[in-house]
Amino acid sequence: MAPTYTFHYFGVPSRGEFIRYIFKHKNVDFEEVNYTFDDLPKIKANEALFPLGELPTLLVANQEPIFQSHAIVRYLANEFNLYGKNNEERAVIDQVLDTLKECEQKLWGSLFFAKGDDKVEKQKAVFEKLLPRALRYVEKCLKRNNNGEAFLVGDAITVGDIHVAVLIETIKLPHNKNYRNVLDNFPLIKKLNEKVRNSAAIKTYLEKRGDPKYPFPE
Ligand SMILES: N[C@@H](CCC(=O)N[C@@H](CS)C(=O)NCC(=O)O)C(=O)O
Repeated sequence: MAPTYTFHYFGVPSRGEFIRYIFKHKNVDFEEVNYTFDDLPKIKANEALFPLGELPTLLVANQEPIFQSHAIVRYLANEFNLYGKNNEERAVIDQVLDTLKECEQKLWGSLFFAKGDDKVEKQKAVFEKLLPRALRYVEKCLKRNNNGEAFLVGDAITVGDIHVAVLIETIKLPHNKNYRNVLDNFPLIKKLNEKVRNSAAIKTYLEKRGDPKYPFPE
């Protein structure tokens, strides 16, 4: 029997969306428990389910809870065969996951939690330094694997490819309207993004979900 999955996160995209995409891509049912920021005291008090007082947590059947978003991503990638064919491919996937996670961290910080001049400076650092360098690396991976005709590694989609598409959603948020052309020099990344977004199950999910929404002013 297939295991049951319960995913605990806030009712926003952020760190949770990557994990939702993975389930959707594999057409695996999972239950969602979505919290609001008012639930934080309750979350902090429940150390059994949220060992660091943070979200997300994934519960798989009767196992110990899995926390840390990328531990969840890697767990699911292993379970669902989305983690490359060998150690070498996994090293590339890991490099992409860690690089994009660092970008997202700074992106969310600049978007939602910074204000005024601090926000302008932080966005500039992300969009003019951090992201171009990270995207150059991703473009290079795509180029060297079948000249951009395939995926980051091998000939099948992995969590690395899914992460690229999820990051691009954040980049394209209306909050970043001053940085519309950050992807202009990366044709292979744009192509990969379309491929992931148009893969059958993710396409159906995105059509139903609509644009990602955050409760923060643009
Ligand atoms: N390294 C952790 C970070 C988790 C994290 O910062 N979660 C945020 C939501 S995206 C949270 O729970 N914040 C509430 C708080 O820290 O009080 C992960 O990747 O899962």
